[in-house]
Amino acid sequence: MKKTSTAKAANAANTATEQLKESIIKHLHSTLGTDVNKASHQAWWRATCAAVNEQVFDGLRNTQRTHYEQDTRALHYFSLEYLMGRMFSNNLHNLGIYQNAKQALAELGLDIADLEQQEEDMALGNGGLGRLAACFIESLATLNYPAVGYGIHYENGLFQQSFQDGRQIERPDSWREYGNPWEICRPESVQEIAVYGYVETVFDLQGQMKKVWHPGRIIKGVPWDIPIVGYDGSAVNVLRLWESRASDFFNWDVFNSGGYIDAARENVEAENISKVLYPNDETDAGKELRLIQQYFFCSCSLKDIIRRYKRRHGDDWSHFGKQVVIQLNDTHPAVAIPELMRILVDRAEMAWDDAWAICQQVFAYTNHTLLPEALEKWPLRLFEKVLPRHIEIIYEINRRFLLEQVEMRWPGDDAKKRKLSIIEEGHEQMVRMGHLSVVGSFKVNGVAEIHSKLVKSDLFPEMVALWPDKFTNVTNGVTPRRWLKACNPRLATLLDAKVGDDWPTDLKKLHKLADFAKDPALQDNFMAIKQQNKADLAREIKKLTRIEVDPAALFDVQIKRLHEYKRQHLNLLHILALYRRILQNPDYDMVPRVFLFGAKAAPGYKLAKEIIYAINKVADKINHDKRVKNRIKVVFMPNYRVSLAEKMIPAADVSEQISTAGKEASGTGNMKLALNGAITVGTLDGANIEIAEEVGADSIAIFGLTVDEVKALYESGYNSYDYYHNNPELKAILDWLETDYFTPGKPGELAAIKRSLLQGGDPYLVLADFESYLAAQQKVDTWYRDKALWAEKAILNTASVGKFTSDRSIEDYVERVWQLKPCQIKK
Ligand code: Z57
Repeated sequence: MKKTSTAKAANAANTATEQLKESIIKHLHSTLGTDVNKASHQAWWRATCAAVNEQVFDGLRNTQRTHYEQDTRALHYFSLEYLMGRMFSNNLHNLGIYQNAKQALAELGLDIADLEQQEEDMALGNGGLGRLAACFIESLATLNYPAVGYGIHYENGLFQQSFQDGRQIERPDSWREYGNPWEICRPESVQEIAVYGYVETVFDLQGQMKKVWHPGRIIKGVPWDIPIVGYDGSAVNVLRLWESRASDFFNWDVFNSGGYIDAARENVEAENISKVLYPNDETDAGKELRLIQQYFFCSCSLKDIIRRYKRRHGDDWSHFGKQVVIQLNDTHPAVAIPELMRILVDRAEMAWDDAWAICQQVFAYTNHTLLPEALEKWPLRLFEKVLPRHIEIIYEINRRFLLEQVEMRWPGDDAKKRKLSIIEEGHEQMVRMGHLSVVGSFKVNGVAEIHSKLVKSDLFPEMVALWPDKFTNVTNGVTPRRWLKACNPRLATLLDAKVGDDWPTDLKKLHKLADFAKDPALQDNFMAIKQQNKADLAREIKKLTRIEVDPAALFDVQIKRLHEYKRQHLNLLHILALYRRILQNPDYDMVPRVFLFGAKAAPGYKLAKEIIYAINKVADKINHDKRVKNRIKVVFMPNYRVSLAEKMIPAADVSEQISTAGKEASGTGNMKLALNGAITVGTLDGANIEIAEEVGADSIAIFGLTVDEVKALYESGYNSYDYYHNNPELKAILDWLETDYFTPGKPGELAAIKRSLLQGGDPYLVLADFESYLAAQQKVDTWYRDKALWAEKAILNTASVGKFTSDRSIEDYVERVWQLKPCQIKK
């Protein structure tokens, strides 16, 4: 019996492989216009994508038909960022045809890995927030939830990074210069949106006052659909990204009046809206173009949602709140709230209260940070200029909020009104997008337990007093399909054998592994896989940087955007301490370590760029110093991005999660690294706290001040000089940065870091956590010397982090916020 079914499965796989092969060749001929004898890897890759798309599009049509027939309630995820990375192997894995494709290509004389490398990353995001959106839409499809992702079809994704003499150089990322095989243009769903102009007050025949917005400019939004394939299921959802173009009708006018040059200029200006992704992470851009980007995609998306709704329900709005829920990924799309009000009140002529009731049924808001520099505020004057009708609507939302909520609760308390007003008073009036998001949403969530607590206690305490049930937590998660199965195939195969092959959709199954954590056979297999992954990465390091590293060394990895609060410079101080100990004691005994960094700095963030420069200069010195005898290597990997993360994470022994407690909302790289068997060196911040709970205190190296201790220290008056003067090693290291030791002939080139930590007041308490950090690193060193002990801890990490699948995050959102039902897709 068993034999026959295995044989049948093998036959099915054979036919699937044969069909794929045929389809690839067919597309090589008819889509790529080339043939097997002269096709480049690029052409083979595109032909394979086209072959895969035959299945993707089948699933897409089935899904869209089923959702339409069943008139399902759907989630609409609004995000300025989606960090998709590459789609090729993800689509193959999720369709369940990766092995067939690998076989088919092998029979054609091709290595699937070579073709995977042909794809440009789709880097339409900065960091955690954008990658979270990508994991979420994949989980939504996997769990069969009706959902659409909405965003911007940026012509240029996040800049490409290189180093020149250690300094970051940015170059544009024209990721789709030669076309993107995964996207479908939908001219039939084009939208037109308005900006600028003025508002006229008119009275209709009944004497009713009405507001009429006379726009200054019309812009066309062209939708591009990216199919999102669910794992092992039949659902294929859509990521719909809007590209801006000059409106035909507008251009035509100008053109007719003889203004050809003007028309061309208008073209450029309209197309600028979707030209570039803003490269700042956790800082407010505050630029006119950015506001227009936000409004452009929100307006296009709302009109798209309404068009689809009207196809079923005509002008009957009574079901809208039941059919539509919109998740705002941070405040970036918050202008959707006044835009929906405008559509309902001005266009659908609905009474304000009815329109507001709909808004409050539809919007939910996720907060991703407490950092004040990341909380969006728009100068009121700018808002008025770009969106003259929307600012009036915001005034009215605010007037009612202050009157009906704040005044009712705290009568006569003007301080409360000032603090809670959506409009910030002061030298320059500002629109507070966080306040607007809370007032306009029915749910507000933070992204890890501690962060959600702080959102309530520190950011919006009065809002909690007004609406205690509005606030909730959904701890972030990551998709195990990309972040284990696809990126770490060796470990995935071992897990299939040890716990069964359903762990990708049921990650808690990994727990079975914990029973064998002490089993020498499993330990050997597990660590042999890590070793092979490290050897692969070592080859990649050599290729990218010319630096040679020993795969037997401990690989210590810090990968994330460069920011002071993430404290890459604390990591650097540890490296300098070890280097100095080696110079002082040639026999200094330490486990050889390779310190790996990956990080982009926002182009305008001076100190972040100085930190990159310092790490590169220190790396250069240490890597060439014979006295070090390879005990330390330092590698700053250029152009960190999703596809590079996929190579680094499976090879990590140690995961650096060292933000100042209270500053990192959650972190998601921490989850990916632990899942792949890395041991966390981390503070009690964000999701680290929940990771520590899951893996247990013995399998993580926690250090540093807690959130409460950080608060107490700030309040008692933190003085970083105390730590400088009381710790001779720390003092020596910081003084070292001022010499020309790492920059021969150019003293002071690395002094900016020391300055920020002393004169600058050390805002992120680097010096306060230094000693405790070094102690945690010493502990890691000791653990690593005992191979069995280390293997056990690494296995326990993989075994224990099932909670952090993005499937669990999505189920939490469904239960606590979205109230969706899964919809099985008929083939
Ligand atoms: C961003 O990537 C995050 C927060 C922001 O406010 C902006 Br803007 C960009 C990150 C947080 O820093 C991470 O801690 C968190 O894990 C991630 O968002 C996803 O929630």
